[in-house]
Amino acid sequence: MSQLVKTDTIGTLKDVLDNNWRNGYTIPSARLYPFQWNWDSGFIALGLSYYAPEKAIDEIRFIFKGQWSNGMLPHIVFHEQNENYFPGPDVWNLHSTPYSSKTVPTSGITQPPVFGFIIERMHSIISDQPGWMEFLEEIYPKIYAFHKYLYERRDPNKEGLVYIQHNWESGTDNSPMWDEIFENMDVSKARDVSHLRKDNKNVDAAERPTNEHYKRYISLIDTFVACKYDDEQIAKQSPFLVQDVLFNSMLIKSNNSLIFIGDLLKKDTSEIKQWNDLAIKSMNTKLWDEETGFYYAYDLRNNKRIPIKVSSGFMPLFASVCSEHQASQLVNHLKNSFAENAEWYLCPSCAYTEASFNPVKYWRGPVWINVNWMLYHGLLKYGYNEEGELIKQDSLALVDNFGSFEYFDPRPGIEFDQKRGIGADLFSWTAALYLDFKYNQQNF
Ligand code: 9WN
Repeated sequence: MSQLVKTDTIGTLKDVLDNNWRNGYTIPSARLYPFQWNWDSGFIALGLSYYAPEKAIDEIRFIFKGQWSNGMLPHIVFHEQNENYFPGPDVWNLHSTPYSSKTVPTSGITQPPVFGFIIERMHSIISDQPGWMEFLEEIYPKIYAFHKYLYERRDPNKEGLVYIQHNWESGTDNSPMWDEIFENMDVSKARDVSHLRKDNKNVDAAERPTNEHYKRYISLIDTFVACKYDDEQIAKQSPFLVQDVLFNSMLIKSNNSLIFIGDLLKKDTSEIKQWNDLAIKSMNTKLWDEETGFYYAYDLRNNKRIPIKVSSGFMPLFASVCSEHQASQLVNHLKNSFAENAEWYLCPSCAYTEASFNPVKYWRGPVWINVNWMLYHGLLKYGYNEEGELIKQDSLALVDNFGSFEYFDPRPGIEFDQKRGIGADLFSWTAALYLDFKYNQQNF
């Protein structure tokens, strides 16, 4: 692995964040994503906290402008018009629901719930910022409302595991986990949207999902609109209902942080503790497979596990829900199933042992810095300092050598002047989390 540092990385990364700043919020990347995205804005706010705390607070206020009256926090907020992304606001047809934000147009689905733990981490950095406690008072009930929505509307069997309705809610959007559901989906009446796509024209199409998959993504949205975004109807009609490991791990981690913040604000947090008691139990029974020693998503529509090894399976470490035994099984997989040898960069988003592994395609193999950041903290929590340090050093080396890309080819033998950085360039959360890796040694 080359450790050559091409530029003043920190200065360059602050430029990435500053250039992506749009009067109150940050876009993930001008090339591919010209609006404000939900979990991106959490990671970005954390990075901004180190040098622009007022912007960090604005970033969070702006994403919550899009929150629906039922508590749902949309995955995209369209603060301004821009023709360079599909699907834009019109596809979501929000006139069909009474819940949508009256302030700003949004999408109609959510993303992994990061704001609890992001706010806790920000608290450790900028709690002396004027107005910080007032900000906590303002944001706490909004995050709580989002979690309450998830447990009340997305957990029909009351198992403590919420389901996602769309692959775009997983954050790991093109994961091979969704392939079988998409293969079996009836798309005889679905519309072809290939000509509307912008993403595969703005970066190499080989790094992005197929047109067949996009047809299914939009067909799901059309189902939500037909159901008027009523979750009960969606649960009855939609082919995509999945209890995802990463999503539920983030929720548990954020619940813990809400308890921490709630205690500071002298709130009653007993309901959140109950959510977590059940969630942790179910995570370790329904989503854990003792035979292979790994966590897998569960397809609630077809009542079966999705036995594909992807990096989301490590996220229970970050949520601190594993036993020592489970943690050691996971570390075993990290070393043996995810990288072919020690020359590879960790952590590929899909195990190289899976037939669907693809080192350059979005969420099917490349390394993502946000997953690495969560994995790093999870490993340290369980005493795997050496492995955690490796993840951190690989993350820093990838950005130092190749730039602030959306994702990176994990295989060895690619020099710094060749193409290892893939997807969008000048990507915000990569820049933001590099800053956290560098500036904050505290494990959490
Ligand atoms: C759909 C913005 C988002 C990330 C997701 C990532 C990608 C969008 C897309 O970009 O998804 O939401 O158009 O592919 O998969 O995790 O939040 O960076």
